[in-house]
Amino acid sequence: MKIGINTVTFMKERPEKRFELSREAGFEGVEILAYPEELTPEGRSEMKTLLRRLGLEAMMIATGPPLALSGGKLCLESPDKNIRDRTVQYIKDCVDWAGYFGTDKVYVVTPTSKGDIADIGNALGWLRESLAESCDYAKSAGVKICIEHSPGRLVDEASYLNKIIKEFNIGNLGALLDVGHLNMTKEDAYETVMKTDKLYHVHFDNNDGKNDIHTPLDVGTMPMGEIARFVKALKEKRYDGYYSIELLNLQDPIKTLKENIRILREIYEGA
Ligand SMILES: [Mn+2]
Repeated sequence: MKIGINTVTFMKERPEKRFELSREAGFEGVEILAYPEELTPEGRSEMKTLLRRLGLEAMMIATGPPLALSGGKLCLESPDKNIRDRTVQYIKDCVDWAGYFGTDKVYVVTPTSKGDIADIGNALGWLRESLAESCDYAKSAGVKICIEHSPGRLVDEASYLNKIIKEFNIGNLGALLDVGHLNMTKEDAYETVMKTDKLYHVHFDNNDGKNDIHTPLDVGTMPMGEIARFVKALKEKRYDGYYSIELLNLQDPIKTLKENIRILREIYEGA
């Protein structure tokens, strides 16, 4: 089992600092935040050299925070064709960056609040069109794209995520399951993993059941037993990807992350 980190934990730091802190906390792999202004040719080169020096693997290009925080400027399901085209181009850039860093995965989210969508059918049509083009480009580079379910957004429940992945029927499109998000949508962690046919990646975090606050694994309303059931299902499914920890707003990040790596290993060994 390999344990990685979504470097969104260190969002406010420079990319180099994010990697150094991730190494210090004891992770083997990192999700690279896909901020175009950071991933310039020079920026990429420095980041790649540093990753090699630290012995860290790039396991994912993460567009979650850039898409969610773009204020509608980047959105695969936007009614505005210009925005969709710009976002598809951005995802294609992410595919190139994935190749550069030697990972075969990019993850995306659907940032639009479900309540703001006038016609869900239209939004899904646009999402499919954008993903088909992005995935077609990714396919030629040997890269897979995964969608993460986000409570309150267009793709909210994991069961809905699995439904649209089946309906879209795109070869290199799969799922990213976030166990904390399952706690908010009240979906069973074990059953969800078992019912996910194309599972590409997983995130670990906890919360209060109402807000997506990404607290440490032992802080929140989701019992550790439920996280253990999630892990048990991953083992039964022979999931062989990274176990990625995704925490926010930590007071003492290194200490807390080390503690969470220990907790996750303990859960894994007991599951
Ligand atoms: Mn997540």
